[in-house]
Amino acid sequence: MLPMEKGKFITIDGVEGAGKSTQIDYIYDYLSRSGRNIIITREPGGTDLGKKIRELLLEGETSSMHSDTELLLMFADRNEHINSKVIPALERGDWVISDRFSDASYAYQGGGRGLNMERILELENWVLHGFIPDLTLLLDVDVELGLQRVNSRGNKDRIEQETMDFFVRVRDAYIQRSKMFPDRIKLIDASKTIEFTSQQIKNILLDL
Ligand code: Z5A
Repeated sequence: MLPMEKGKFITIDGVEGAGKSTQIDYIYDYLSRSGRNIIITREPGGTDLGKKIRELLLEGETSSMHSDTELLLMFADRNEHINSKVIPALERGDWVISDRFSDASYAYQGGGRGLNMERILELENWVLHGFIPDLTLLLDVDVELGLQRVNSRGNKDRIEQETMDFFVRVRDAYIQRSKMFPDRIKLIDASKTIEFTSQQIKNILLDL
């Protein structure tokens, strides 16, 4: 019998309102048509323990949190996520799509909070041991437009309450990373219609 082919790990990232959740539905439908088993997951909160970490991170009650604590909680969530869910699924041959992954730590905690990127890299090496996505879809949208799209949702979580400047720094850090890793991180114009974004994603998935 041929050895089981490992699955692919695809992550999707971007600022608020870029359309990640919307496009994940599209990706799921598109890839499922090929008969693959597709697992949709997210960070933070992709595991039972991760759901509790997500509450700590995003609920308004914990309004003050040291930036290092925020970063460590993101990586605690990630450690649990990859070890208990992502890697086992890939080894079974499933394809895994994660709504956010470690690029978000560089963008939000590095760019947004101003934490040293080298320290984030140390933590990443410690937790991931070189494990990286096969593909990252970076949905890029002007911060103001992204926030307009999500503003109708009402209650904002702890990070969503940040300033416009914070989100501009987040976006800049994402773009910077896409320039550092152009083979893995594909920058997608997410400012036009949902269909236009899906079409760009489809072209990239065809290459994969
Ligand atoms: N975070 C972090 O700081 N560090 C880390 O390491 C990680 C995460 C992993 C949780 O993220 C928070 O955790 C997040 C980053 C931080 N903080 N914030 N703020 P999340 O992914 O769970 O939540 P989110 O970023 O707030 O997701 P979102 O706001 O829901 O955005 P989205 O998924 O990209 O958008 P959407 O739900 O698909 O679309 C939003 C609306 O826009 C919806 O009504 C759509 O119908 C509409 N939409 C979507 N696309 C279009 C287009 N093309 N045109 C018009 N309207 C559109």
